[in-house]
Amino acid sequence: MPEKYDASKIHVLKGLEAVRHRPAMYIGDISTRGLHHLIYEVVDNAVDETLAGFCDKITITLAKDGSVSVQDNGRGIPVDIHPTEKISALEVVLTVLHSGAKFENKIYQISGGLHGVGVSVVNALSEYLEAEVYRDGKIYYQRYEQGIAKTKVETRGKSKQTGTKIIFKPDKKIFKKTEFDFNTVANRLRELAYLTKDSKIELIEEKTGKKELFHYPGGILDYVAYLDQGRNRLHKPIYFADRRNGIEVEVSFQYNDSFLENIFSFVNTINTHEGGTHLAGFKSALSRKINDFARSTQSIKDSIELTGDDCREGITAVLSIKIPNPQFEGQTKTKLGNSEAKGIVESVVSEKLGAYFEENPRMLNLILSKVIAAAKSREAAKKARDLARRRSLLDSDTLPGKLADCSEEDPTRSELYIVEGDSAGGSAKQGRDRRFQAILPLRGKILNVEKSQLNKILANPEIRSIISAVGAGISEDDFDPEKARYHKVIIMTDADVDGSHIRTLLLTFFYRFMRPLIEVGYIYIAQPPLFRVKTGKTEQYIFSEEELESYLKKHKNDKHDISRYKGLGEMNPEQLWSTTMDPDQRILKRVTLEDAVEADHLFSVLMGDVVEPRRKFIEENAKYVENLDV
Ligand code: 28G
Repeated sequence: MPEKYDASKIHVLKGLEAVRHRPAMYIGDISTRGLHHLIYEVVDNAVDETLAGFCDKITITLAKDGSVSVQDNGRGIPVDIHPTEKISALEVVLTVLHSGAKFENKIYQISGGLHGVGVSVVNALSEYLEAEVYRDGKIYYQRYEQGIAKTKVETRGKSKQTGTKIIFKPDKKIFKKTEFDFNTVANRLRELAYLTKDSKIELIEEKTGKKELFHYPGGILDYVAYLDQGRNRLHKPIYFADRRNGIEVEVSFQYNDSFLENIFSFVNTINTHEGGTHLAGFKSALSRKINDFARSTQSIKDSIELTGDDCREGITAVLSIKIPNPQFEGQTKTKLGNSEAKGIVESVVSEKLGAYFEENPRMLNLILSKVIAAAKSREAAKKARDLARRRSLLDSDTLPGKLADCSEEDPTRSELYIVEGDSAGGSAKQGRDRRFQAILPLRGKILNVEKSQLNKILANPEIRSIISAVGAGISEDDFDPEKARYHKVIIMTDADVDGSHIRTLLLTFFYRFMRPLIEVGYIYIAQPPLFRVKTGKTEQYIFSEEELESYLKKHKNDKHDISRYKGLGEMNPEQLWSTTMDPDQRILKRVTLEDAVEADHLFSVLMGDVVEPRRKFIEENAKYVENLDV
């Protein structure tokens, strides 16, 4: 018996060592993204307890000292020592790699972050982790440092509650930055709460006193309404749910008066950005049913064919499935591969949508007229399309006149700066290193891509110059990110409200028309300084309000001359180069797909037709609007 104990202990230590040795293997990376992943990993366990039906409240607190606490009111992780394993379930959860999956093959143990690696990974990567279990009328406690137990499981008083609390502080030896961002955490928790309708998830930030409760009794139906906040919907969202062969399928959708398709798909609460079999099943059922009903109601002449794109013009949908053994594929491992999912989603949606159309002929007519209008305008656009113009647009021989290209021809070493305004464009052209940096100045705001149909979008000069400078086509024409003429496309805008508008707009454009470029990580946001502080003879550039505060604290007794940069145009070319463009000194923020999704939503709220959500958004964010980060 003791032998077995020693062997498993060594095994555990080896496992945790491996995690600390190669953290990126377990959490993706050790940047801010990986850091936030720690929280999601712990929260996922609490969500599993919710899905099992034993927990309805999860509280996440970002503490002042940089630690995070996650508390649930579930059953509490069992703490009794297993007679042969000699180790409690609590210790198994906290120290054994992938322990979640190794427990019984229970159908509901299926939520999970992108990597689903388990809390033991969080433990290994934390300076310390403390667990409290409320169970059997008692409070149990255990402390770990860098994954190694520093105490036994001890009792610490009594409690009538049940539940689990885990406090951890990410290890500075592992992560480049250890500050959590409220909005990043909030966005994931909101998504999780929409996808887990019985949950109440609260986020608290001690430093600022910010608090937000995410609770959506309508689940993904509420999610669809949220996504379309700023748009004019044509009807209330439709919702179906069913379960077949152990796979749970939920779908909700509505049509709005825009021309955009906005479908979000999830597997076990993980956003499947790259889609997969479940999404294919949904699309195929939607097109088939709409075509069936169109034919049988004879509202179209047989000459018009309704394509899948026609059927999805102006749709906003959320598809969420729960499946026991998901297989993720694709470049970012966010594409579902399970072949059985296609048929199951297809049959659930066909059946339910068919019944729905039978019972709601008014809705059927509404949707049919939208889809038929889409088909007609597609045919008209096709006829009218100026092929020559289009070809020249996608041909990189004709570069836009305003582009100041670089001399480097290898895309992996070339950068494109998209710069707001001609004057900043001028400074950037003078300040750049022309060997590998190209500058494309944009005049004013680019077109609102949401409100316009493709041919109009392609006629817009600012959009055309971006497309031909990048040189890889647009989504419609098999966009290939490897054809891009630059592997860094850097958005450089002023640090004011207008600048953040333009940034949102550009991100929305890239999200809609060059999404693969975001997926491969070629889109960046430049971070120009907000302040220049002169202290005696030294000059210092400062990039945020917080940084300014801590700088002034450090140099309390000196006299400062602080100037605030309102725009890029206020810097001369040398300053612009050294603060924002010099690869050795600049800060670039790589745009993630999550950033782009957020920008797309923000954009539809800010620019949409519906006034109320916009007013509310601006009211709620008035204090932050100046530093609006999208
Ligand atoms: C607060 C931060 C994150 C959790 C539970 C509850 C149970 C559990 C967690 O069991 C493995 C497998 C079956 C016993 C299960 C409690 C059954 C009965 C649980 C969390 C051991 C672990 N009672 N709540 N794990 N089981 N919350 N929140 O981690 O045999 S993890």
